[in-house]
Amino acid sequence: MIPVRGYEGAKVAVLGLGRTGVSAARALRAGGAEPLCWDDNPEARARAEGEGFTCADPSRSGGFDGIAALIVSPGIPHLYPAPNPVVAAALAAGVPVDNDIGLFFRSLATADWDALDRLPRVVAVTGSNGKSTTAALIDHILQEAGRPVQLAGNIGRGVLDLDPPGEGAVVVLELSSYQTDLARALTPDVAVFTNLSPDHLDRHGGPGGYFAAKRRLFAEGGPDRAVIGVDEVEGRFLAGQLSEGPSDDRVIRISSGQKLTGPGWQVFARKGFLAETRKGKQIASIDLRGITGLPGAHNHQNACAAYAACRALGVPPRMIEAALHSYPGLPHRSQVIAERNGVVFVNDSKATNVDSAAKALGAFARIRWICGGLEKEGGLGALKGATGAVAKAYVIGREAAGFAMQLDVEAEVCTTMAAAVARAMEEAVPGDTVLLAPAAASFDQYDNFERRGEDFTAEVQKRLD
Ligand code: UMA
Ligand code: ADP
Repeated sequence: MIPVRGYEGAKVAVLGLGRTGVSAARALRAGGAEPLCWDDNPEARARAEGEGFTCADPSRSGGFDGIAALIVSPGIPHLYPAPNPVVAAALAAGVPVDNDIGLFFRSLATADWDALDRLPRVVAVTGSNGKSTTAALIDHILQEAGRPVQLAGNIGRGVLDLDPPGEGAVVVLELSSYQTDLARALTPDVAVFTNLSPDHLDRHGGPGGYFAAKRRLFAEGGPDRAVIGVDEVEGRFLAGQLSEGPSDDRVIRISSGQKLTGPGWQVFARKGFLAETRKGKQIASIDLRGITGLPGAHNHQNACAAYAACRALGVPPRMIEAALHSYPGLPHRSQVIAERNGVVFVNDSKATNVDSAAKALGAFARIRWICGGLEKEGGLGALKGATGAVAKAYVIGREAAGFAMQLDVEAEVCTTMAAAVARAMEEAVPGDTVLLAPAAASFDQYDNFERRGEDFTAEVQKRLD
């Protein structure tokens, strides 16, 4: 745990008592602050009280008297579509609103740092898609390179749960737009922006607010190196804004598909080959085609981002290449779960938005596509043109019929995962990929995307056994 500094003896309110809130409350207490906890769910409050925390609703009259700050969990709206009443009360009382990421950056250095020859470095990864894969890949490469490394953030571990990093250690953080939007301190050494496509628009008041939230990591953070995906206009804008000119190598531009040229530092993947160029010269080239843990152009973008971040930390190209080959992949992201009679089964349950599903559809040759769920704001229009490899769609979700009607491929309304898997397996022929890439959130039928991916895997296994 990283004890929180700067609030010794002060009362700090903590809103939300899931992974983030509980870890923040513990770290505040360890740093000598007095956390006052709240969660709209009584069961979460009871769990916190079981750990000895005091719970009180700070939105009651006078609830913010004597409170130094409010720490808010990422799943709780702080601005759009409307602030949670506790956040609204803090704003009205003029109490600073922060999150665990802000506390982390504020508290990272310890007294021991005076004795270190090589200070710890923090790599923070944001973007619409590919954050978890890129962050996990950086973590894997650094492990293989023998560097002490820890991984946390949106990937599932509260950042204050990390151990204080020591000599030469690296902390890799995956940061969502919810997290970068609110943090009052954001000072990574290396910051990565993978790409941008619409997601979570309700929480950011639209696409401009969504980009602005991610951009804070670079604008407020002032990282020594910024790794920026330039395949969309927002990335090109950000890279241009952060650099003094084309040869400024504090910005490493990355692309999947475009050959990047120029006097600066760039890493790109084309036709399955990754290339690093700097000062107009090619430094390294890697054949990505046989790397099973990173299929498809979208994963080649993630490989470029992770490669660039690790190069910024001084890891040699050949060491990175070896580590790309041994990367095991993450569950629910382009995960091959079975292969039988020439049919491959792939779980990409994390494809919760239209862009990520479109990218998954581009990674396989002939697809029996299981899709559907809770549709996101913005509709399914962006899937048009991405479904060329789809032999047929099998649609799940409570609104499966409405979802199916919007697709430009033959679609069967299956509603349940069991029916969709059964029908896809009946119709699959050798060479097909049965792919779960829903292009929708899971919450209409599941607690989260992990449960949905596990259900898909169980339904497939049941029929193969
Ligand atoms: N709560 C309230 N009032 C509300 C809403 C929620 O009190 O109006 C309470 C709930 O009762 C619950 C707690 O808040 O007890 C949950 O807080 P949370 O939703 O922030 O969840 P955490 O467990 O703290 O998990 C969060 C991230 N969740 C979200 O951003 C929604 C996790 O990312 C992250 O791994 C974790 O912190 C550790 O950093 C998950 C996620 O879905 C994977 N992220 C989104 C995504 O990837 O698309 C952004
Ligand atoms: P995030 O953490 O940003 O949600 P993940 O690495 O978990 O990203 O991948 C989520 C989904 O997005 C994957 O299941 C895959 O379908 C898709 N994906 C992964 N990398 C990319 C990328 N670079 N660009 C677009 N889609 C991607």
